[in-house]
Amino acid sequence: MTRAPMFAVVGHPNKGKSSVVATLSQNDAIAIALEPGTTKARQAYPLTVDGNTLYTLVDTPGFQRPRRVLQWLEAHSLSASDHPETVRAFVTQHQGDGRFVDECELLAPVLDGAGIIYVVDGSVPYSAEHEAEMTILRWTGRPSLALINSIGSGDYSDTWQSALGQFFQVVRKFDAVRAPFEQHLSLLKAFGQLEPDWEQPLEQATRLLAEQRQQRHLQSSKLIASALEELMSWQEKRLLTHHQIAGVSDHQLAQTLRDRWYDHQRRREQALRADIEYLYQHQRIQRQEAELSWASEHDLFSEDTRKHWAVSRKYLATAGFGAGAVGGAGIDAVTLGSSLGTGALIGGLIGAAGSYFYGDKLVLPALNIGPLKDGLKTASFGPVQDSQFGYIVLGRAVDHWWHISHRNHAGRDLLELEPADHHWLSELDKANRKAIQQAFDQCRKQKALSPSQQENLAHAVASAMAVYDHWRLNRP
Ligand SMILES: Nc1nc2c(ncn2[C@@H]2O[C@H](COP(=O)(O)OP(=O)(O)OP(=O)(O)O)[C@@H](O)[C@H]2O)c(=O)[nH]1
Ligand SMILES: [Mg+2]
Repeated sequence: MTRAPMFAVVGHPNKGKSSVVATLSQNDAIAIALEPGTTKARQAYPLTVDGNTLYTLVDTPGFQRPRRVLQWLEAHSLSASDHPETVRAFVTQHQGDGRFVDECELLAPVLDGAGIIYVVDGSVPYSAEHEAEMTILRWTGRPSLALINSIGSGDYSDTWQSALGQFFQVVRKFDAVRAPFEQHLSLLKAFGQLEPDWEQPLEQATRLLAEQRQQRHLQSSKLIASALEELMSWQEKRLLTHHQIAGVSDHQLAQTLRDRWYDHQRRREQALRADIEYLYQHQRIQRQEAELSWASEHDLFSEDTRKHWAVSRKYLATAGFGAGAVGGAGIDAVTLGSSLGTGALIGGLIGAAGSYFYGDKLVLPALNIGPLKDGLKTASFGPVQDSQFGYIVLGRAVDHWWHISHRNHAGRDLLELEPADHHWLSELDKANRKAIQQAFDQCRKQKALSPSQQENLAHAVASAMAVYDHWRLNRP
């Protein structure tokens, strides 16, 4: 078997080399910073799928003295045929020489068989320093490709393109922070053109990465579906002796159970986020995101959140809301604590249910104290009877998934989850709307979903994710 292709990512200091490595190796732990000189030593980052290394990227420090290096090379070469050996001799002779530490570090992997990815910043002009860098790289005789990664607002990409074209076999524009996944794949295909030995492994790499992406998508839908099931059916329960009931007011009891219930729901949502992030190999966002979502206006239970993610009456009607929900456990909980007694007219109940379920505020579960049995009573809080809670959880989960699945591993900015401005679920077909609503109805009655119902819910969530993706990418 051929060795997995290896690429050394080289260039001027602070031009996005580590960003390219982070994105293409799906590793968000790589140091990326505004200061030049962030990367001090070479470091290999393999990209593995199911334990197989598809390719390895080597991050390197930037060139420091390219013109001095080139002078040395020219002084020690007799003809073009000795260029690669001359570069090797340079590295051998300058090991430990403080002036050329960075050059020795960045050239070592190239001399060791790596292909070259030369990264330049297309927003700043091309200079003689760059020409020296490119000449040194050409002297190594290794297959090479140049990436124009624009960091600032200037645009010198045309002059860069013609200069780079003289030194590199392939020149591409590639924004390490924003390039969509399809561009990562097309870049890998371009690498495959550089060397016959790499074509087959890189073809395979693009296929495996595309499959992995689909798998992640599917697994995300399952993770979201099981979180929905748990959040919609969650109940806090306490067994109380007669004595305990006498010593604590209903109000205190309700408050204790409610706080625990809230706490559980928030934690469960956080756990889902951590699971999705882990799935996509984003392990450093967590901390920032946790702070964000605990801030009041972004809280799972805030009015603001409800305004953005709750669905319309019309949507609920098409999802089959009403038929299953009005009646049975749903309506009991709606009327509990309200002025409507059990003997109220059905018409009145439907009216009440309509306004409760579509209200601006979340209808919290009510405290329920069961009858005395064997000297004990059961106090319970939950499950939530308000369907909108499920849609809020779904909207937030899909939105979070979308940001994570489209986030490059070079991204270091705070994860901003901006709420939907138009209802994203409006494109979801009726069958999937019904599947979601039915699952919610069943959860709030605390009837466990059967494996096939769980599968239906996951399938409906996957469709909702596809609808969201389409809506998001086609927004004006
Ligand atoms: N807007 C934008 N900024 C980028 C992009 N790539 C890199 N940057 C920023 O440029 C700065 C340098 O990025 P690095 O990836 O650390 O650059 P480097 O070439 O590895 O730097 P050294 O290791 O110091 O040589 C960071 O602040 C990055 O956030 C890009 O595609 N778009
Ligand atoms: Mg770096």
